[in-house]
Amino acid sequence: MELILRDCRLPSGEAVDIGLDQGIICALAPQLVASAHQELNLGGKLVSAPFVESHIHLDSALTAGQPRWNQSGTLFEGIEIWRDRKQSLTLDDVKERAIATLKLQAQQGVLFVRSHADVSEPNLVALQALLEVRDAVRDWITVQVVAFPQDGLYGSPGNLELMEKALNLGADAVGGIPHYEMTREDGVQSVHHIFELAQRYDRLIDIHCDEIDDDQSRFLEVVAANAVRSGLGARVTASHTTAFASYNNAYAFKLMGLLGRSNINFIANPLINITLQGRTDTYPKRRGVTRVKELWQQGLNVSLGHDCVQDPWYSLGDGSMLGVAAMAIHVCQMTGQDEIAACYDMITANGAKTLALGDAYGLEVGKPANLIVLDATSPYDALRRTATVTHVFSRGKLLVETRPAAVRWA
Ligand code: 17E
Ligand code: FE2
Repeated sequence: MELILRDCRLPSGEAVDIGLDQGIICALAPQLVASAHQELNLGGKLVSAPFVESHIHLDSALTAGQPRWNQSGTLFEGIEIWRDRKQSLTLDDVKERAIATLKLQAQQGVLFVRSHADVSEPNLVALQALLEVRDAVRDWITVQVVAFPQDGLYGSPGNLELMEKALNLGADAVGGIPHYEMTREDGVQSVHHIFELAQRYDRLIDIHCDEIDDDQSRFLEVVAANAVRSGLGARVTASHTTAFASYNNAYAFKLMGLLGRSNINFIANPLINITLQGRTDTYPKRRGVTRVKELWQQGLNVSLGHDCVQDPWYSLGDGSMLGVAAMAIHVCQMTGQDEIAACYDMITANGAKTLALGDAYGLEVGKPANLIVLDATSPYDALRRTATVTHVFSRGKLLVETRPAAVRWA
């Protein structure tokens, strides 16, 4: 075989050697009796399946401050700033920023990404650029593109047509933003419409759903009911769902039953929503993140996303999924040992499930040789210290290496 990684520590705690050949994980066992062209002794470091970035906007990444900074810190000012910035998008502009962001992510262990592309922009530049990027990078990172109507599916008369055009061009998923439509009825109608399109074009669904502190924003129930009735279940994702954190418990309890039946996926974006939400509150000030712990306790699939890297909604962001999970641990009070382990799943296997990666993902014999090495001994240790991802192997080959910082006392 081509390469053996010796003395690896899996997230389960098991100590193994891992053999890679022709882009596939061909062996995984304690003290593998085999030889290879190259061997690397990892000295008990954590080896994991790659991180999955299940929610990011690559089209707006790295535009923070253009043409102006978000002063209010709200979602709505972000949408307005982006509306101005997107007037000057070109294919090269989007592609360069998207690839720079993907590199930032990959060097920190992300090899699977779901990006939204704004399709409420008349020339579909963002979408076409991200589809080109998806195809250009597929030898080293897997990208899915969601056709996302940022200004609303019914925001202007041409938007529906643009959505269909995006699906014809090859977008992987249908997106939506029901809480931003002009009326509640439009929001409900948009969800029905999204399901109809997903069925007609055979695509996944990922809806920005109830990303607002309004306790009356209840499109999640419409998404869940459609998922039950259509049978699309696990092909459906509700992103953000921050209003769920503001629902009264009687309603939330009833909703949880429906969500359990629906089997849809959830994506929380704790970095962004802890800053965007609660802006109209004084004190007590709400946390802006959905009920991650309760959804997880209910057995539903929850993953975590970065959402933004330096854009009109969030001027910070570095692409680190460990940073995202660390924020979830704090904001969602997932501090128990099982809960910390669950947060690691939310940036790995759960994201893979949301992206419907199937056999393309996982640290198992016979699967594609995508794996990462961390300067840590366990997921807990990695999350506690935001450990350096020292090696990223993609499709059986070393893609990128990072040396951990060295400390020397004088
Ligand atoms: N657009 C949106 O509607 N919500 C967000 N959190 C971002 C873009 C980043
Ligand atoms: Fe988003």
